[in-house]
Order: sequence, then C-alpha cells, then structure tokens
Amino acid sequence: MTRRLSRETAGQAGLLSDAARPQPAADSDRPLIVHLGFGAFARAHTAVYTDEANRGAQQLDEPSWGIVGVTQRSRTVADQLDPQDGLFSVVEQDRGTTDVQLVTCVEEVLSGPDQADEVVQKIADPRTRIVSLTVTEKGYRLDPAQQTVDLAAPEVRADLDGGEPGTPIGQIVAGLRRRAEAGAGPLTILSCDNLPGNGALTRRAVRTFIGALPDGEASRELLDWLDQHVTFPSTMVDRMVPQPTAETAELARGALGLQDEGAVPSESFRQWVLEDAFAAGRPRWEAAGATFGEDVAAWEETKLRILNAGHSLLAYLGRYAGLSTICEAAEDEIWAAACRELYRADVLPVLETPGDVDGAAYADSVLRRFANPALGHTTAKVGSDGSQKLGPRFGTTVRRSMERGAVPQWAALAVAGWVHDILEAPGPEATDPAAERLRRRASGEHGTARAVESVLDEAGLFQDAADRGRFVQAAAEWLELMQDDADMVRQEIRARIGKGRTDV
Ligand code: CS2
Repeated sequence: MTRRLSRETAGQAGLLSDAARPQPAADSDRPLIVHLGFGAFARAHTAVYTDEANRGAQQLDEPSWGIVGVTQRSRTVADQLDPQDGLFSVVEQDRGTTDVQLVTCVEEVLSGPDQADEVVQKIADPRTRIVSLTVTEKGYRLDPAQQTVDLAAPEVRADLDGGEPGTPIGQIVAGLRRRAEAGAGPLTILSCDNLPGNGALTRRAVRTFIGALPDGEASRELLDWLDQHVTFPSTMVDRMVPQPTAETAELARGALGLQDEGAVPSESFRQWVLEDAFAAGRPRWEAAGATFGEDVAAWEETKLRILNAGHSLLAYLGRYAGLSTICEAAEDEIWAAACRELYRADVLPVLETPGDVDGAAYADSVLRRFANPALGHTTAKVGSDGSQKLGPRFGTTVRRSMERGAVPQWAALAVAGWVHDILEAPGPEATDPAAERLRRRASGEHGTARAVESVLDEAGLFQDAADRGRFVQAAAEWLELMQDDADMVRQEIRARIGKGRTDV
C-alpha cells in the first residue's frame, strides 16, 4: 500500500528541502498568514506563491512565512492536511503536460465551524501579519444596494450578538478586537475574492460591522485602532482551479510515490497583481511572479469583466445544453462564438485595460484557457451563486453600455441563461443561496419580462443601469427563445454575430 504523504515520508523520499523537512514549531517566530477560506483555490494560488516566495527568501537569508488555513464550512481540508503535516501537492494540467508541485508552507489547518476561538486567537497572535481571504462572493454577506455587509443577514446578526463568530467578517472583527486589546501590532487584511475593489469593499464591510457592535464606546475605539493599524490592499487573483477528483489524487501519487489526500488540480497559468500596502510586512511574492503596482483596479476590472463574465456565460449556456464542463462549452462553436461576441461587442468598447494590455488579445488568451481539456472545470461550479456573481462580472459593462445608449445583448444572454437555470433547470449540483427566494418571487409574475425583472430586483442586480427596462427586455427575449427551442437560440446567436450593439 502506498504510504501517506507527511514531512517524514516526503523527507525520506527526497522530496523536501532541508528547510521544509521539520514541522515548523508553534513557538517559532516566523511570520504567519491566516487564510480564511482554505479551499482548492487558496491552496493552488496563495500557498503556491508563498511557497515559492519562501524559496526566494531563503537564498537571501530572509524569514520564510507560514500559512494557517481556516476552513469555513466543513472540516474536510483540515482532515486531509493535518495527518500530512500541512503538505499537499498542486497538479498542474494543460494540453499534454502534467506537473506536480509539492507545497510546504502550511503550518496548520483550523476548522472554522469547530474551532472558532482558535481562529480568533490566531488572528490576534503577534506572529500573524496578514489575514487573507478567499471566501467566495457570498461569504461577505453583502447587501448589494449598500455595497457593504448586510447587517440584517441572520449569520451577521448572530456574530454581532457576540456568539462564536461564524462569518469571515465576524471572525476578522473578533480577531481585531483581541489583537487591539493585546497590543499585538499592525495587520493587513487581504481579500483575494472576485469582487471589484475587494480591499476597499472589505474595509467597508469590517467598518460597518464594527460600527454596529452593541457597545458604542468600544466600537469607536476599535475603529480608531483599525484606522491606525490595519490596511486593506486590493488585489486581482487569477488561476482556474476546479474541484479535486480521484484522478487528481492518482496523478499526485504517480509523481510523489505517496498518497496525497489533499492534492488540488489547476491549470499552469497563474497571475497575481497587488497593491503594495502591507501594514506589517509580506512575503517576497514578486519572487514567485506576483506584480505590485498602481493598476490593480484596472486589472481587477479586466479580469472580472472578461474572464469571469465569459466563464459565467459559458457555464449557463453549457448547462442549458446539458454539458458538464466549461471545456465542452468552449468547444461548442456557437457557445464559443457567443462568448467572443460578449467580449467584442459588449465588454471591450467600455473597458479600460491596464497599461499596454491589449484587451482583444487578453480575451483570446482567456478563451484558450477555457478550452483546456485537462481541467474538467464544471459548469455546475462556475454556474453556482449567480445571484452573487453576476453583479461584479456584468454590472459595469451593463451600466456603461446603457449610459452610451446601447443594450449589451450578450450580457443579456448570460442573464437569461442564469434566470433559465434558476427557474427551469434547478439541477441538483448548481446552487445559489437565493434560488428559492428568486423562484418564489418570479412565480407570481405574468410574462417573461416581468419574471426577469422581478428576479433581478430580488437579487439587487443592475439597479443603477439607465433605462434598465431595455436590458430586461433583451434578456427576456433570449429567455423566451431558450424556453422554446435550443436550435432557435443557436440560430439567433449565429444571426447576431458580427453585428454592432443595439442602440436604445
Ligand atoms: C470562476 C472562478 O467559479 C467561478 O465562478 O469564474 O473561480 C475562476 O475560475 C477564477 O476566478 C479564475 O481566476
């Protein structure tokens, strides 16, 4: 039987450098990152960058950084990595190539639901210098109208009432309180989720939450401390990371000769652009290819409105056609054409790309990545949580197009695909926290346009778009075609290819 991956077995197999061989001791003084939402993405992105930065730091005799991962919903990752002393591998797959990389910087994984107090204590630990987050869009419990944390959400209210924190913002604030009381020093909160202006947004959410704490005096003091000691840089993260499968573990076993229960699959591409505003130091992530600079906002917008928006469109068209992976959808000539048109006609005319980045070339590279046949990214996963994702991915494109008097037809197709998914094909695997509410709201409406409008209203989507009724109408027309016949959808897409945008 193959032995389980651990520092001992990996050391014996010659897979570890001398520095990575011993299990880091809890009393060491190496700086820490506490990462909230330690799912597959964080392991294949944040942890890989940190591991490579550590290797760069070692050569310069600088300290290496450790990661304490925190799971948000279940113990699974803790159960996978704890017996492996935090080790796991990333299986990079592209057309015809597979590369397995062992990651060694994880010290410990805590289960958020089971170890709430340990999580708070870790955030307050003076060794901790950064709290990073990949908790997905819905993890922030945002009120779309206010663009800050929704103080009426039941889990947020429970955290405000002083129970063991269960939401990421609640965990952060409880950690900051303890940190301020203990004088444990400055901290950086680094949101790595696909939300525009993620740094400023997280800062706003944390401040709103603190402002709503029952003790007004204590809350004012904490806000003062926060303003002096805590920074919230914005960042754009990019790497397509599907859920691990049995094949991932098999490929890891083949490469390592050891059983790795925590292996994650990924494409080989990765990108990270960050604002360099760290309150208490950071790993030398540039040694791993990260870039620090001024144009983070432009990168975030470009990536969200091209990559993530196209991903969502392909996910809904793919699900409509019964396809289970993004690659299959990207290989369908008509669905791929719709995605290309989304970029050409809707997104690029109203997008400012960073520096000298050519938007059309960037869009082409993204389409090639979608078609990576090795990845197996599921349409169910990318299509999940549309009520939370569509605003950040399509909101600015819709608003800016309508300001110019043009209806973004392909963005309307994505919205129709999502509404169709919610109303007509509630597949067991794709989930949306608002699905029940949206279905209930739409069921009382007469006519497709009213149904689309009520779903958008209920989800708080595209509220600020001028003349939104025209956009709703465009989505309703697509939705009617989808309800009628898939061939008609295909014909209509074909007919519209290469056309300009529809003027209002
Ligand atoms: C995807 C993203 O699941 C999704 O919604 O669009 O996770 C996407 O793969 C990453 O943002 C790529 O960087």
